[in-house]
Amino acid sequence: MSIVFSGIQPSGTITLGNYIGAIKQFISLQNQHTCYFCIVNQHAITVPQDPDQLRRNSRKLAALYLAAGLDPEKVTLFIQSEVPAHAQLGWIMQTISYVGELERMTQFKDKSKSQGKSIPAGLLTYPPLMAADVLLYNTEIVPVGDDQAQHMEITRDLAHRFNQRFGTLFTIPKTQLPPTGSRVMSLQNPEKKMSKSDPNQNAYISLLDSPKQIEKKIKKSTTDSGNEIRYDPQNKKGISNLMALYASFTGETFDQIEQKYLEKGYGQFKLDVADVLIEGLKPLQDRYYQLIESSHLDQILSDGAEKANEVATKTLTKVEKAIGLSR
Ligand code: AQP
Repeated sequence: MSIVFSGIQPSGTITLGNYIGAIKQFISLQNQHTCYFCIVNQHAITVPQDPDQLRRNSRKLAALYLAAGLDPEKVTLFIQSEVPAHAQLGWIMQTISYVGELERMTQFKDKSKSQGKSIPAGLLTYPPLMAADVLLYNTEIVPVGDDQAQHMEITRDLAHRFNQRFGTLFTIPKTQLPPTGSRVMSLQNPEKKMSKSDPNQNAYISLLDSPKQIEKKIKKSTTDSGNEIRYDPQNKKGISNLMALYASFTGETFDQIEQKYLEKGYGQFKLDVADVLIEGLKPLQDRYYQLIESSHLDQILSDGAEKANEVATKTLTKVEKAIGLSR
């Protein structure tokens, strides 16, 4: 049994990318491991958020975690800002981070482009806060999508750096990527990853999209000019991305999909991808609409914060003592 930690930002309604890259892994891990899953609202505010929307999105994300199959009896589910040790250890990890290494992060470079001249400092210091999230729980496994692999490398570097300077205190966590779908691509630009905060809503499918929206977005998705259903992520990025979605929801291999669609073109395949997604998301959406109205959700989050606080405070106290932040 290992300790598992991961988080998702409530920066929009989660997409098929977040679901396939992260949540599906969480669900299979919960049965064998001690799991902490977090709604990382302090990460979300590294770019401007509307306060009411952020509150709604945080609750929505909690309901989606549960609707997707996380069992609150098995996992600790909580909101990051309700466990103050995250921000406290985040500050300490900032003090051992170098500006140069933070500036090299792809996410910082990508996200700062859209912020004009006033780039929030929090965008730069996102990785030390993520390192704190992970390290507070003596985490051994961090299931994430491929876009977070670089942040996990810096988490491991910071943990090593701390252990060398102040004595071995942190467990060095491992990154776990999903077998397929580690990088689900945008439906409009298959060179770019699918993101919940993409201003173009046709670029992503959110877990709460209606059947009509799903069908429309898949039909409009960008594909190459050919007509052959073949998995070739170098030359046929759009169709390969749709195949990855299809595979992830049906469990079929790329070979099986290619055989099935030998004589059929993109039009038929797109309709079938939409059907598979609509059917696959329906039970999750039904559970979500029951959960979002219930006060049970708030109780789960309060219990989760209490449990997380207990573990996180213990680690923070050890860290503060090790670095001299104590009397
Ligand atoms: N396109 C993706 N394919 C596979 N996995 C993905 N993840 C995100 N996008 C994809 C994984 O989802 C988890 C939660 O991500 P996050 O909310 O912490 O931040 P993110 O990686 O920046 O995700 P988004 O959707 O792109 O959010 P915004 O638009 O707010 O930046 C992570 O495990 C991530 O790897």
